[in-house]
Amino acid sequence: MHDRPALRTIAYHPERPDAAEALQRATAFRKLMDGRRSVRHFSPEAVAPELIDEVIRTASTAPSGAHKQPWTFCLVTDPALKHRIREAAEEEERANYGGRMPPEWLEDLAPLGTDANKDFLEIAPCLIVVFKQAHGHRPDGTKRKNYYVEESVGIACGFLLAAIRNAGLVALTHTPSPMNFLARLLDRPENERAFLLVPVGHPAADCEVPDLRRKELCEVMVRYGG
Ligand code: IYR
Repeated sequence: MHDRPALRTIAYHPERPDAAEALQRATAFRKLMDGRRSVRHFSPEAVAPELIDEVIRTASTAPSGAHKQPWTFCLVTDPALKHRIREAAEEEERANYGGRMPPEWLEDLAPLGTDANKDFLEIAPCLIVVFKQAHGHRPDGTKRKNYYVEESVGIACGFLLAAIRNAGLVALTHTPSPMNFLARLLDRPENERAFLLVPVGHPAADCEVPDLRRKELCEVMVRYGG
């Protein structure tokens, strides 16, 4: 049964730069994104609320299955709530680093120097906790399906990280595991599951990041030209 009329269509003519400008813009954007790093050492300096609103608006422009936009971005700035999130995350991570993660995983993490201390969850001025909506609701409260939820929310998080970088802010993609404590602490409805925890702010004055290298194009790309 098709109980929903098609949306009306509108003309779409996005601006098309000439070839030279397109390449220049593609290169400038690549350099901007290449300069993004995961930051674990934040300054407590506050971030303008309107800047956070804008990056979350950008994230929510991501494509999604059947345009359901199956995401919720919770912005946590309250120090007491950040403290509770840190305590709960560290409890899980102590179990992870203390034996729940297999040796190979610990070995892969060793070069990054991560451990169960998650002080950035209190020091960063903002925590954006991204929830995926496993299903939606009809007006009468019954369940309505969402589609490609992981893909949709993953793409939205990519948009979020790009917007954060573009705004001159820094972030960490943090996945405390398991992260069901986030739905409990933030009192989320039954259809929402925590997807990603993104501390956002400015780097500490003495912030350092691992000196990692990125794969070259030839390592990540395979061509099938005619
Ligand atoms: N969730 C843990 C472990 C961790 C896992 C991966 I994969 C990383 O890239 C980094 C950390 C933690 O947050 O420490």
